[in-house]
Amino acid sequence: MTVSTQHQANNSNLYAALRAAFPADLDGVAVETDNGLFYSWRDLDRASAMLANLLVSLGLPTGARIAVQVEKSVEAMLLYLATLRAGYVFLPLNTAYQSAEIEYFIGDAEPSVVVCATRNFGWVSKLAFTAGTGHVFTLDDDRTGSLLQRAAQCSDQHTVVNSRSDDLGVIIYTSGTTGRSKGAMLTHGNMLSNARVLKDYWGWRSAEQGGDVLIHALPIFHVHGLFVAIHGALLNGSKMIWLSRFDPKLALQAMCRATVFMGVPTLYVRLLAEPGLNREAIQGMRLFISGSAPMLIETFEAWRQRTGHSIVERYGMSETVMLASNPYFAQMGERRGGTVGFPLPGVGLRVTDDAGRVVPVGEVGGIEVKGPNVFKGYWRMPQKTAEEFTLDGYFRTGDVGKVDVDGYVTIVGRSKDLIISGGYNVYPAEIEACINEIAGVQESAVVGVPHPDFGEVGVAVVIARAGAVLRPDVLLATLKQRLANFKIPKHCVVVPTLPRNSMGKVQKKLLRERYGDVFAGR
Ligand code: MCA
Ligand code: AMP
Repeated sequence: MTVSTQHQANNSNLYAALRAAFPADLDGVAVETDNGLFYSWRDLDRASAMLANLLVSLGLPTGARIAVQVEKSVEAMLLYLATLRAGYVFLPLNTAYQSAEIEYFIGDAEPSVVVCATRNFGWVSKLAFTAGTGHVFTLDDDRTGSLLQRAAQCSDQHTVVNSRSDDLGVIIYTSGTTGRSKGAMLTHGNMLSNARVLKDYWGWRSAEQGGDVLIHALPIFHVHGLFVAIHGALLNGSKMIWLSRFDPKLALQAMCRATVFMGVPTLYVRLLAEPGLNREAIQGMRLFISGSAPMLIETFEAWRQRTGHSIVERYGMSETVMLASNPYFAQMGERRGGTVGFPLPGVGLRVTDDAGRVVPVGEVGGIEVKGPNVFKGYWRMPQKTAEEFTLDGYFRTGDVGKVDVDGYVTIVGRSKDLIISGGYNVYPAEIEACINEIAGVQESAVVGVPHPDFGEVGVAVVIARAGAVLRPDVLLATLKQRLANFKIPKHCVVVPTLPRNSMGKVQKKLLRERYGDVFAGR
């Protein structure tokens, strides 16, 4: 072993591990896109090296954040890989975020570099430069923008930075039930350990076993699309069929050439609506993964009937990456719909009561977890971080669940006031605060109700100030200017009073019951 390869062998940098798993034939296809482009493994390595060299040339401080709000593209993924290999911290941002949301993230994270779409450059650069960001680049989904122009002038040779396992690799912002959004700090070790566990647990197939091909249909600014999908494929040297956005017809077409698909339940609901979905159309597929939101047992059963496959439902969080999964291998047990399977190897998972005592098997309580996958803490929020961990180091997920005698984990609800809509988290407190700022609004309550496509969506119940006249459509249109579109309640009513308990607290349970069937049958 040469000195430099020895150096890389001790390297805990996530990119070094992914790179080591690339196939020997670097000219093979690593990514095939829905607009007819092919990227080889060599392309991934060289292009990420050029982007890494661009970042290095900027003379950024150690731990510099690279905030990125761009449409999904292979180049956006390359920027992620470049950030990892250069040892900086990637900060992905949902493309739906509006200026007030972006202003908060940039102000809080103080990124050294911001990358945005050309059409947003005006307002994003203004926010970024005001917050002290030194560099703002553009990147569009058609391989244009100043980032790539600048990177084109950089060398395609770059030595991956030597990182320690607990060095920060990514910050993912998650909203909160109260107050400000929190940046979950994930280390190279968190992500790599989880990717390695999933590689074995889901039986990713080596080239000798026929290999795997992943259909990548999810956005890449969250854990599911960015980590579970991308790390999974790269760590196995597997090709990705890259869909720039989820389209059920395109996804179905790709299934005759692929083996693995990952989606949130909405994607499965939409695929089930495709008449062409049948056993023949998905013949080569071996693994369907679902997560990010609860999958209805009806969807699980309908999928099994139509395709003969039992979806592997798994459970994760931004703070913990993946925590639990139904088994892939039959000898470990059946895949049970309505459950999220077993805690992953290395993950300690327990269910506790309000006093922090572990509850007996089968009883419901708060889910707490521990393991190499659990994040380092919230960015610049030591107090908040401390509050979310128990004295013996377990992270409180805010999910409510139980573990049965066979060890299967079921999530039965959430202690956090959260709506999960089409796999995106929506915190009612944030929406209510925004509604309450609108002229003429006295008070509001936002609750989640069942929805046939998105699983769950928000309904806003609003009280007008004395003398004010509020129109639901105008309220929603006003909200749309201030919040990401997926956060906008899908239904709004103006009412004279809200139901309250004896303490004066709004009874959201009653509101959920009252408006629970607003979308029934739609
Ligand atoms: C779009 N819309 C939505 C959502 N998506 N409304 C509620 N919830 C949503 N998720 C609305 C838009 O506001 C818009 O409304 C209209 O639908 C059309 O928007 P469009 O973008 O065209 O929608 P789409 O392309 O059909 O998107 C639906 C989608 C997408 C494909 C289901 O939401 C999606 O990709 N979801 C996956 C999210 C994900 O990857 N989550 C993982 C998080 P209007 O026209 O009125 O403006 S990671 C995580 O949760 C943890 C860690 C884990 O365990 O994985
Ligand atoms: P996020 O904040 O985006 O990381 O979302 C994490 C939350 O998504 C978890 O705390 C759960 O409430 C939820 N979640 C993820 N996977 C599942 C699943 N398979 N079933 C139910 N809820 C899930």
